[in-house]
Amino acid sequence: MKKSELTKEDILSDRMGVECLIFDFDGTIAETEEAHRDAFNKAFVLNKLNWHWDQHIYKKLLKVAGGKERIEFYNKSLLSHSKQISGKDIEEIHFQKTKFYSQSVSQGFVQLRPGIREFLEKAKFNKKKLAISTSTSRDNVALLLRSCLKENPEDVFSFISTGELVEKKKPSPDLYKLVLEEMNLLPEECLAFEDSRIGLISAKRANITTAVNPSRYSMGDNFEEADYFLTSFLLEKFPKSLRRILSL
Ligand code: XBP
Ligand code: MG
Repeated sequence: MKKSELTKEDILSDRMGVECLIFDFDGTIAETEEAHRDAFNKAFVLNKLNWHWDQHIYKKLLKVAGGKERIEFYNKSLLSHSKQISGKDIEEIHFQKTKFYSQSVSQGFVQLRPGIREFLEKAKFNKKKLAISTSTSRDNVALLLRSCLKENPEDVFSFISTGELVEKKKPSPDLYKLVLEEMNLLPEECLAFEDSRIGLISAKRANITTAVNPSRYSMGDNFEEADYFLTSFLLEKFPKSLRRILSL
């Protein structure tokens, strides 16, 4: 029988609980956004642009997923008071931004969120499948995992769904749908972990049960569609109902 012929009830009665945990990356696996923000600002200086994204502006800009898209949005928006730049300039600035960001990850300025390492280890030990769904690039994911987890990404995660693989980033469901497709999973077999509202909407549009643990930039945002709300990645702090469906 094909998986798609099973009803939700068949799957829930299977007692396997959740089969695959899908993690967002920026803000969930690690607090990366200050390093991204700093890298954008350095790239603006290098290009003699008098743009500066302070924390207040950056919180607003995080509603746009993806670095290039964020620069594009700012360029077109009222937030930009200076002359608009070309598409080619945007490519170049984003390329330099990525270099600055890589430097700060390599120098150890970005850390995993507390509890993430232990959570991933325990999930892996208990034979859960693991995946990533992120608007950022495969290179950014690989670099951070190698430097913080000391592991090759593909040894930890069965599939890594990244911005360059889809046409539309979050809040579109495409990144999550790609995980389901590539891993031959039904939404009911998965649980997503997100830190942002656009990430939550993306996972819910793919019909995936979602736990939100806000990051420093998304604290206080509206997460009313979340199935679970977390204040930590330490398993002992998870709601009991979530631990039950995770069987961890
Ligand atoms: C968050 C993002 C990322 C980074 C910038 O991704 O929107 O785009 O801020 O990354 P998620 P790039 O929460 O889905 O992991 O500059 O590499 O695009
Ligand atoms: Mg995120």
